[in-house]
Order: sequence, then structure tokens, then C-alpha cells
Amino acid sequence: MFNKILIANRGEIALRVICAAKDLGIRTVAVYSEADRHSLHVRFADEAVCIGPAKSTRSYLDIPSVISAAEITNVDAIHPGYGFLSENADFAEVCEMSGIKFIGPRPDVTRLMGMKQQARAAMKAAGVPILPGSEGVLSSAEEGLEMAARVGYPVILKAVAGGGGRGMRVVREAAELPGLLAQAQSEAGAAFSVPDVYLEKYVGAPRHIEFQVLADEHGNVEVLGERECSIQRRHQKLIEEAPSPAVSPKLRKRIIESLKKALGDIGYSNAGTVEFLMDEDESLYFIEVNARIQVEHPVTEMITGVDLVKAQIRIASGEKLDTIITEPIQLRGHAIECRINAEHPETFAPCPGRITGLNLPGGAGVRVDTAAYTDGVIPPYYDSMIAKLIVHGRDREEARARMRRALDMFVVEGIYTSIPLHKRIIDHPDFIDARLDTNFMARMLAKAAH
Ligand code: MV4
Repeated sequence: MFNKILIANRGEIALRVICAAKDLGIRTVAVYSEADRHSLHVRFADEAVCIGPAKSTRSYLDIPSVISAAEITNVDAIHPGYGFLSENADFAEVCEMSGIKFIGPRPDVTRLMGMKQQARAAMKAAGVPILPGSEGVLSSAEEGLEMAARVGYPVILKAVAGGGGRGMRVVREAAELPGLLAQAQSEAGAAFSVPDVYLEKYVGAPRHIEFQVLADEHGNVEVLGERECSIQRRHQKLIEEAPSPAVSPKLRKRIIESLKKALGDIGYSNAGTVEFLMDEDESLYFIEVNARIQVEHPVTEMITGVDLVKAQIRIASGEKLDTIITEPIQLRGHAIECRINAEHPETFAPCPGRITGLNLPGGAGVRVDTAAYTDGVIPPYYDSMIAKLIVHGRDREEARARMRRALDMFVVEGIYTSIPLHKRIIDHPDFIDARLDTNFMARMLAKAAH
């Protein structure tokens, strides 16, 4: 096992990784920007190194600065958390070349998963259901028109190097396709330096459902069920839950079996998430792989009892999965997570500033992952998420009731937060009845506006 690891991140996830390392008896090194000098990840790590100014391109995203900090402190491994360098295959390669273990998948695998049309082809080859569409990159508008006619309109054009919704265009009829293809290609070229685009059948109001995977470095794969992530606004998730109310045991079993084969064939290792869309027929279709630990991993931890971050570290140290997961995975009860953001609950404008008062809820079935504290300052330079409130219950309704009372007891003074918005969602009849799709928030906000 490692003696010491560096955490190349900040905020709640840096603290989360420090907790996992402490539980394993591993020493920790925090890195921080000048804006994060007084952060809890700095306070609770065994050592801390300032790696640059507030701007993340000059600190948390600066590969030479992070590697220098790792070399000075003589760590064995680096955990990248989520965001920042977590899916940067070049960074994972530099770690490897510097003799530092990167806690995540191999760089070649991360690179392959980043090329969405290749990930799609790999999944298809292993029998994972995909949406009808192009085999690879579109080479011309003519090819796009031919393909769209075959799968039927509407179709969606997606950047192969895309993510988070950038470089996507929905095409409703043939006449629009050449123009939208040119737009998608130029947007993709500007944003990702790769103009390549592929085509899929478009699903109108899908559910967003993702499966959690753990794989060791000896070819063994486990799938820890799924999460429902349909409650989102502009590609930012707000609420996640596990299991998905829309996935039957039979469908779950089928997807899990196909994913075990696919990830084995790909040579995937460490933690990962495989994203799907569910259409009105309740069929699941693969869309992409996220080669990192995700924000919403705690809902899976709550229903499986598996500490995913500890598992990541143990896998990276070479342990076999059957020593980490010693019994068949069981999904127990129901978990819900609310992402608490420092933002105005109506305008969604970010709201950095000083937290002058704070009460974190607790009690049975409640977990709060946060790096916030009274008198702490939320800097304006980074993501606005300041806490994750996670609850567990025997069933969805018990979890929902616990979420409602925990939100009532969650007090943040000095800045605006999304807590009032979460109360509205939790009380919404469609949420109560689990009638969820990716348009839920747009519908709820449009109704409230008139
Ligand atoms: C889609 C889709 C409909 N049909 N693909 C958005 C981000 C990227 N990860 C994939 N996305 C979508 N792909 C097909 N074939 C609709 C979306 C989509 C979406 C997906 C998940 C969660 C929220 C979303 C919001 C808008 C669009």
C-alpha cells in the first residue's frame, strides 16, 4: 500500500479523499491556490503545498506545479478528484513518467473514452445497447443526410471530443442538417481542437441514468448499480438518487452483465461511470463514459456500503477486487443527494462570499460532504458547489422525508444558496411520484414563472 498520496483538488472532494486516505492509514499532501490558504483540505492534510495563484489554470490545472509538489513531498500516488486534471490523459502520463501512480484508469483508456464515437463502438461490440446512428465520424453532409434518413428525424450531432452539452445540435429535418453540421464542427474545433462530429437518433425527454463501475488492474469488473440524475439545469445536476426508480431488476441485470464484458474488453481499471439515456419505452442506451470518481458517488456508497474512494486507492495500489468487495453487491434502501450551491435560488447567479453562520444537519441516515465552515470564505474562482447533502432510507419515501427535514435544518448565513430551490423540488408532485426526465427543472421553473 502507498505511504503518502497527494490530492490534486480542492473543496469537499479533497476532504473526501483525505478521509479515505486516513481510514487506510495513508499520509496526505494537500495542494492549494493562494485563494484556498485557509481551506479545510489544507488544515486536515498532513502536509500542504501552495501551487500558485487563485486562477485554476495557474494552480489546480497546472501540471508542472502539481508534479513539482508531488516530487518535493515524495508521494507515491496522486488522486485527482473530479474536474480539474481528473480526465486529462496527458497528466496521467506525466505522473507515470515521474514514477508517481495516478489513481484512475490508464491514460490510453481515458483517451479512448474521451473519443465518444470510439467509446460508442467499443460498447456496441460488447453488446451494450447504443442509439442508432453513425459508425464513426461524419465525413460529409451527404453522409449525414443518408444516415439521418435511415434512423429517422430528429437526430443529434455530437462532437466526438465533446461533453457537458457543448458542440451538440438537434436536427429536426433534412433541410437543416448541412448548416447545423457546419456549426457543430466549427464549435467543436474551437472548443476541443477536434472538429469531428458523429450522429445519433435524438431522444426528446430522456431520463439520465448512470452505472457505477469498479475495475481492478487484473481484469476484474464490478458494477454497483445505477444512479438517476435527471434533475439538472443547463447540464448541471442538482439532485441524484440511487437506485433509479425507473430501472427494473431485470433491466439492471442485463445492463450490468453487458457492462462487465465491455469494460473487461476495454481494459478499464479503477472507478468509472457509464452514462445512459432512457427513452419513453424504458429502454436504456449508452451515451458516454466518465473516467473519474463523480460528484454523486455518495448515493451509491449509501446503498451498497462500499467506500468508492478507498476502493480507488486500493485498486491503484494493485489490490484485487475480490479483496475489496468480499460479498455480492446488494442494493439496500434508497439514497438521495442534493448539491448545495452558493448561488441565488431564483436567478442562479453565483454568490461567493463569507459564511457567517452554519448549521449542518445530522441524525439517522444523513451525511454531509462539505469543506464549508463558519467564517470560511467561498472564493469566486471555482465551482459554486459548497456542500452535498446525502440521505439514506429504507425506501424512497423515507429518504425523501429525511431530505426534507435535513434541508429544513441546513442553515447557511451570509451567502445565498440553492437550499430553497431543493425544498421546492423535494415537495414537487412529479418528484414525489418519481416522474422524472431531463426537462423536469425547465418545466418546474416555467410553471412557477406564470
Ligand atoms: C443526447 C440527448 C438526446 N438524444 N443524445 C447532453 C450532454 C451529453 N452528455 C449528452 N447529452 C444529451 N445527449 C441523444 N441521442 C440529450 C442530451 C441531453 C442531456 C443528457 C443528460 C442530461 C441532461 C441533458 C440535457 C440536455 C440534453
